Amino acid sequence: MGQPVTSHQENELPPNLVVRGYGKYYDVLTPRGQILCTVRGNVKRERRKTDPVAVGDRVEVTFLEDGEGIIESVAPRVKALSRQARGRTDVEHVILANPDQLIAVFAVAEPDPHPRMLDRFLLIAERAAIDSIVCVNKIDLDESGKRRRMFDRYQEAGYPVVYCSVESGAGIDTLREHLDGKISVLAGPSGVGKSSLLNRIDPSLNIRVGEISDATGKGRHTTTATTIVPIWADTYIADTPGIRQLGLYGVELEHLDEYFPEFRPYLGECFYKDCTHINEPECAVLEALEAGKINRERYESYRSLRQPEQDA
Ligand SMILES: Nc1nc2c(ncn2[C@@H]2O[C@H](COP(=O)(O)OP(=O)(O)OP(=O)(O)O)[C@@H](O)[C@H]2O)c(=O)[nH]1
Ligand SMILES: [Mg+2]
Ligand SMILES: [Zn+2]
Repeated sequence: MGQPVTSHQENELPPNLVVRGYGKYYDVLTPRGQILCTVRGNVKRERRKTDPVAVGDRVEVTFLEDGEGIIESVAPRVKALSRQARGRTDVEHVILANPDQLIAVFAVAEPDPHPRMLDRFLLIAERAAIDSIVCVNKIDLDESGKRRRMFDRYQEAGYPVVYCSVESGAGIDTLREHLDGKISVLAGPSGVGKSSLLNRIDPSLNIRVGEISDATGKGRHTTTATTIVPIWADTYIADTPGIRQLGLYGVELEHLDEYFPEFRPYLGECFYKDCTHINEPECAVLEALEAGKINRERYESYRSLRQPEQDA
């Protein structure tokens, strides 16, 4: 049988990185190369409220003689970009474990952007203390420059916004600079060009992208599994399948206001300590909204999340 690898120091993350999952199997990048692993049964039994093993996890591996391996344990996640498991409010589905940043990718058109969904992506990242960048792709489809104005509000809220086009190459160098030295997760709806961006950044990757005719169609998901690819030294990108609905996991309504960075200067300034910023008098957030310091669409997004029953 194989031998456990104990080459790393105490306190240091194990060097083996889960880069892709296929049901029972995982691809794990190790100092000896990439190997296919199964998971020891106790790992699953001990972790019921989350994905026992997620892409991005650092794991201890036993190397078997046939070239495959067994994941023996998973290092505690430093952070995770997570959504709610479908239909199960108390179960976490990890989009990526231990990312340094989220690149939230949307297109100016084909498909039309849904700002409320972008707000949700940014929210789950804020809650997990993960930095975000907004990547607005397909600007070649926005000759007048009008469509991209919809994303001004994110810049105003303090997020870096990168406008780019896989088609023309615009903005790709800026995106590269943001990626350097980090583990980034590309996430967003299907068809916005996440995989195309990766191919543009590193043409040798040759990742499958959607057909042109699918670009406007709903429901075609070209990327089917989250995959981490090493891009250059210390730089990794996770390509993820398009997300149609983003169930918020672990977001407590009382803390919602903290996850809108443009609200933060006003929190604690309201008359009521537990102000919900919906209809209270002397609310600093509402005052900032009226003064034009907070974008109204972003505020409406907050309101509809804070009072879900009102919109039902
Ligand atoms: N016009 C234009 N089309 C683009 C651009 N980037 C990507 N596309 C097209 O958009 C379609 C979808 O691209 P993908 O890269 O497969 O999109 P994705 O976000 O990875 O989609 P999923 O894997 O389903 O989540 C393809 O037909 C691409 O050629 C762009 O900058 N401009
Ligand atoms: Mg894709
Ligand atoms: Zn308030």
